[in-house]
Amino acid sequence: MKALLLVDIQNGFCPGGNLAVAEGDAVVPVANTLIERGGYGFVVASQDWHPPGHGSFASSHPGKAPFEVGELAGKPQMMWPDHCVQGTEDAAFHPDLNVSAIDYVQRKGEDPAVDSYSAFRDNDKNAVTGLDAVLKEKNVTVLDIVGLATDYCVRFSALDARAMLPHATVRLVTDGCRGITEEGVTEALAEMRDAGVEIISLDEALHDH
Ligand code: VGL
Ligand code: ZN
Repeated sequence: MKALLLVDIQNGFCPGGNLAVAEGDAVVPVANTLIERGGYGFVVASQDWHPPGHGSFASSHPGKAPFEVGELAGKPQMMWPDHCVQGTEDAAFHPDLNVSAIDYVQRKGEDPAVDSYSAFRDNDKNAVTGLDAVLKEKNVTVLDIVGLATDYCVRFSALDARAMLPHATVRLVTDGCRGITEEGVTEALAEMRDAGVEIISLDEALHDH
């Protein structure tokens, strides 16, 4: 079946949020259109869900400012502003997202000692979330992906989907994604394309089923 993955469409990544992406809220109507007209049998939403004091927060590293590179578990780690803390408004899905259509929520980033951009596994690739098994069990043959942010969580979710779901076509619907930096987005799109992720428009996603 065909499935849709909504990556981190949360207040924290939209204007007014703690880690706001420019035009982040523009992905919401695209996601809703896909939900309504894309012909998906299964809709998954990932949710960045950090405990207070998470190791990816600059505030957890004395002397570090947000958007500087620091270290987490001995590896380089982007220092983020505190964002998407469990149970806060910042971590809630965008209020206009059609959450009633979501069949399964995959929370991530709960381990304070490692970041998890991907909805499938932690950045160190050790712990898996189990989402790959859920999608395999549903016999997903096409996985379309939209959400935030193109250069971080969308990118690593799409790359892991490509690597972990060998029997599925994985497609990134660009109209439904926004990124943190322009260079990051360019690099991310090239990396995803090279890995075998199809990069498509909303029109293509709608007319191709
Ligand atoms: C994200 C940075 C930190 C994302 C999450 O959803 O792209 N980026 N946490
Ligand atoms: Zn995060």
